[in-house]
Amino acid sequence: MVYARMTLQLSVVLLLASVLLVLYHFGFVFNNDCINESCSQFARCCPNLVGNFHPDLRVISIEEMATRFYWVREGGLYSSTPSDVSSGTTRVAILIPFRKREEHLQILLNNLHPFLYRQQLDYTVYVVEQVDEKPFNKGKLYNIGYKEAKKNNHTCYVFHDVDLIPENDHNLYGCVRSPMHLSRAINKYNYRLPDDKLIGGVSAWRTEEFERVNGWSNLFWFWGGEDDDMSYRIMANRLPIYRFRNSVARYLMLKHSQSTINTARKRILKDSHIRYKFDGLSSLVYIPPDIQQSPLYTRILVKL
Ligand code: UDH
Ligand code: MN
Repeated sequence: MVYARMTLQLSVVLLLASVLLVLYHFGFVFNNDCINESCSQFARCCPNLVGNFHPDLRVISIEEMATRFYWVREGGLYSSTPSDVSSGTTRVAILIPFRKREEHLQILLNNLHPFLYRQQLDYTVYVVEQVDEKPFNKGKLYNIGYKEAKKNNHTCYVFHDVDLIPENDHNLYGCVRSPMHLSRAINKYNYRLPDDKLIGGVSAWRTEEFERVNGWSNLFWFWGGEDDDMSYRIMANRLPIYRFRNSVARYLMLKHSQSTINTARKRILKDSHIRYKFDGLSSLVYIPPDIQQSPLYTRILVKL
């Protein structure tokens, strides 16, 4: 009798454990982490992946990289499949906000092109460069980059600081979920996420969610605030933030000095949860940018 009850209890425990294991596998537990949904799940891109790698921190000339990265076409694009919008292939746009950080850009490109190639994604790298002398406005650059890139029918948008170098190629840049915070573990923060709400650094979005939050705010000039504002947009729309596990979503941050801080940011952040409805993609007005095809990226030259 006792033996039978113990067997029953054991079976229940085993059953529960297997249910949990299945949920865990598909990333439905542990704070929306897509625990096993990283690139290693996708057999198609597996053979080339190496997992953890040491980023190459040398500053290599664009010309040399262009010869080395034979798969990259003019404008910084690569297509693993015959380009056909109707085929359902994810078409990734990498958007890098940029001004006067040439060395960082060279280091990022030197690591990012091989990384994306190993993931066998269809991608284009866009550098959204602010070419005026006004204060930097990352949110607005991102919105402009998004609108311009969208003309090329991308289905996935990765917003990417120029100074964050990925360290593990299982960190899939393919919008398997959206929104996805890809830069969860950065060396500067001892490879730990300082705050669950964070979305800054590197994030991946499908069109639907990005448009639902009305893109980024256009109102944050100088450094800081736009990423916190985005966290509030996400919360106001009751969207989860997905992340791969710590050991996968790893980045090295290149060193730079602190840019001029936006002292008004806390005040502007007070009404983010309401303001998002009319400040963002819907209110974006901009001078048509000059667009140039470089060997390793498409340059979007913006005057704000
Ligand atoms: N950016 C530029 N040029 C600029 C300012 C910003 O290209 O003049 C872009 C670039 O892509 C950068 C991103 O905007 O990665 C974010 O700006 P940031 O790197 O200045 O911001 P971050 O949050 O700064 O990384 C944190 C301050 C770290 C100071 C460390 C001092 N020890
Ligand atoms: Mn930085």
